[in-house]
Amino acid sequence: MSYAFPPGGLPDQSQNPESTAIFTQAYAVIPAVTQRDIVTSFLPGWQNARVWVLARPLSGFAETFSYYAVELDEEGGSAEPEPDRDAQAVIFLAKGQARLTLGHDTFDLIPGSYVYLPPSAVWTMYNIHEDPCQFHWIRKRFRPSPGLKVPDALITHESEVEKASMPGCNGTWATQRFFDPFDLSYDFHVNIVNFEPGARIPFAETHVMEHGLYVLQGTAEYLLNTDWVSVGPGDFIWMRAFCPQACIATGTEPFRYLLYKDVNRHMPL
Ligand code: UGY
Ligand code: MN
Repeated sequence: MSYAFPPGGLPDQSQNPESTAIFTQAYAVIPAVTQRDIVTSFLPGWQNARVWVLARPLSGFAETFSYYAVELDEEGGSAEPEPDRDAQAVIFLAKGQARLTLGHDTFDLIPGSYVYLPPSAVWTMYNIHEDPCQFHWIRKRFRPSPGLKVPDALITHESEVEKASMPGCNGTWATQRFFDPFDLSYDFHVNIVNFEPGARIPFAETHVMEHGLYVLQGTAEYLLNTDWVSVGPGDFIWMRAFCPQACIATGTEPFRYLLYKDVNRHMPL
């Protein structure tokens, strides 16, 4: 199994810079082809590391999360990775290997490893190989709610999580749910959504939840608001609340994406 990640580099001078990137009031598409070296940033507290910030809370747009794609060079990592005590996170490792410490425990992460870090978790993370380590890091401020506990940390691998078929789809559209969907202590989900070629979201979902969506594998035609957009590996889609959305998987391989969604809380008034 391989998982797409920003390609970096810089196209040569013969390239036509006409872009497939889109930014509208309802959604944004940040294609893999635009995720190059010169749009990265460094992060305080991290060494030998660079980050593509693909989403961040933006007034008048999606407001609940940030989405980082992080690359660690040899010996890259952090002993103080998260400056915000209210931040919780999901980490999904795409390439390479990393060592995570959480409290007194140590875990070796490989491609497909999935980690949930609750707010105030004490953790460190380092590349333990000479090749780069690449991971997705989705951060959200935890919203406590009376009677609900703070979720426990979770460390798993996507191969450990069943693909649950959507109703009536016979497995052609299936979701890997890493958190118990009936446990309201979670205020967000990050799932992997899977489509066989030709499978689809058969109506234009229009919901209050925001999405960050990173295509891990395969291709599709994606409906965003009133536009059909072709997407493929490494493309990032960012959806504001109520952006109508649907898709039809194209090509010959499964279409898979990592999907952030805020859930399980009253609306602040
Ligand atoms: O759960 C969801 O909102 C999901 N079906 N949306 C999506 O894949 N765009
Ligand atoms: Mn949706």
